[in-house]
Amino acid sequence: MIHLYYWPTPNGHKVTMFLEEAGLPYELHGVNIGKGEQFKPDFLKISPNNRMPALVDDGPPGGGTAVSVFESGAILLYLAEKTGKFLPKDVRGRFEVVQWLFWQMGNLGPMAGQNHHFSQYAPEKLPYAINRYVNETNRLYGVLDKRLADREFVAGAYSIADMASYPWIVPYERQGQKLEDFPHLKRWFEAIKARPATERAYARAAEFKTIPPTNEEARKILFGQTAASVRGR
Ligand SMILES: N[C@@H](CCC(=O)N[C@@H](CS)C(=O)NCC(=O)O)C(=O)O
Repeated sequence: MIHLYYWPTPNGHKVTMFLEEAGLPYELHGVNIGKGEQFKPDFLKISPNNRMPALVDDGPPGGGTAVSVFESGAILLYLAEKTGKFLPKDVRGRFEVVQWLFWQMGNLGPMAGQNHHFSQYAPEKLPYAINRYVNETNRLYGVLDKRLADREFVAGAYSIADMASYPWIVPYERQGQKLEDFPHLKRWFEAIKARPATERAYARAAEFKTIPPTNEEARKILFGQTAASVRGR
């Protein structure tokens, strides 16, 4: 059985999208990040960066003891290797996917995350920070739109590179973006949204009651972190 330590955020959706596409049985374990459950010692053992998602596989390829993986990109790679799905085996096809997966992990995710932070959650509205991240998000949407101009998916057939980026486009309005400005991205977005596995993945989110990051207690937990937070204070 695969155990996914999860909360319904873009990085969590990436993994449920894969699991639903592959038809793998899995159990969701909620990590309520607004309540600080990401700092529980047992969770930190599998996810030392106090972030979800994290995955524990009781039945890893080749058998033996359970394997645990943190970081959503590494989790997608693990699941792709385990199932032989959504990641080509030939070196060229594989690294087309891997480089776009890393692009999402190092660019679209962090920049859109800071965009959400300064546009929606920061108690002060700082125009410099808001403009910086809204513009970077806009640039990255442009990169993806251009890439999708002459292909159906980001890298070959539908892959973990698409699953990594899609959930970060879902909140495009909150990121100050208009999909109409990016016609190829819009076509790709609508196609992935309509996939039955995507619908099933997002439906799982309803099982969890989230606390908005603007809630005073959640804000202290999420945005007041220092090294002391992971040392156990
Ligand atoms: N690079 C990490 C980022 C994960 C991440 O930022 N997760 C957020 C929710 S989307 C989280 O767990 N936040 C808890 C916290 O900030 O303490 C990944 O892709 O897995």
